[in-house]
Amino acid sequence: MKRIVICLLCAVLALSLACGTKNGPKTPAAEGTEVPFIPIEPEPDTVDATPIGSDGPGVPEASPLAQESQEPDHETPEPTPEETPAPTATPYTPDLSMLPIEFSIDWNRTEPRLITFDIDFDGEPETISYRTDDENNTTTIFMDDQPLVFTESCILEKIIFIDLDPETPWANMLVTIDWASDDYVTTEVHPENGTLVKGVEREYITLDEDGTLISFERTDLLGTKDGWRHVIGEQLEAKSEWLACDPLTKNDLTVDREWSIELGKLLHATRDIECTIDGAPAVIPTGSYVYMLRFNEARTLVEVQIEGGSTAMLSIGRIPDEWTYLIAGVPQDDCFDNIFYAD
Ligand SMILES: [Ca+2]
Ligand SMILES: [Ca+2]
Repeated sequence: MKRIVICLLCAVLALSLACGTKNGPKTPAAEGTEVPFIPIEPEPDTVDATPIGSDGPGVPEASPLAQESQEPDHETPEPTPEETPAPTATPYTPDLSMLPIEFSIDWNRTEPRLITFDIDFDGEPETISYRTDDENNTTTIFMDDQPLVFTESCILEKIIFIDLDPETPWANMLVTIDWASDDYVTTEVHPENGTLVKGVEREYITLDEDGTLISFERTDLLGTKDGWRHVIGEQLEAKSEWLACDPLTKNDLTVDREWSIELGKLLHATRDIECTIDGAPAVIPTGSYVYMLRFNEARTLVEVQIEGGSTAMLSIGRIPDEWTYLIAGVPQDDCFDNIFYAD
């Protein structure tokens, strides 16, 4: 009996211990335990509260007193005027009495340039401006807000303001555009009915030192060469007879002679070439060196200088649908060597 009582007591004790382990954290004894509350210290606010322009997170932790004294630092710094460029565009106003005026284009082209100019002589100035669009390869000239667009890969080079014709009640603009790589076209532009319109086109027109217009044209006669001529105002549309080539310099004929031959300035006759000298039939002998003096507008005549001799006139022809020129019926490449071409 005593053994049974002991067993029962052991069983009750074991059961009691088992129940206590199972309910561990939820025991009334645990709930009643006072755990001191330890607040998590906030990280020092070093970013959001840092005023723009302060020394940033590296500054020593501020005391309450210091925080009070920090207050003025929260003010936004005054922006400097340099940080906000003002859109200043001072119009350029050319003096009408100073025409012609050549206006070279700002290659930077970051903002439109403005030119105030009474282009239609009505007493009220118009505003001429331009914009270039490198993405679409266009250039637009504006008269006030009226656009005149030049398309295809083009870079505005310069504008000449000039009064070409005293009979017309407006001044003209000669707009030179580089269509490719140094391939220029100058377009005459003038106002009509409140907008700009395009007139005659020339290969390239610029101003001489004395204000005279010079028109350049390129030819492939005896190689690619520029010919130029003076044009005067209303004669822009007229075709003058001759275009001059740059003459050879003394160096071209002496110091740099071989170089001039290599460049095709001096041409070497590889056969007898029919020509006229002083209007009479003649021949440029094989082996002669010649250089080009001028060619006519119609590309039917070329005057050359025979080195050390006379000037000779060559008669030029063409075979239809072929690009090459003929000299007295013979392809020019069969008449001279070292003829060079450029595109
Ligand atoms: Ca006007
Ligand atoms: Ca005029």
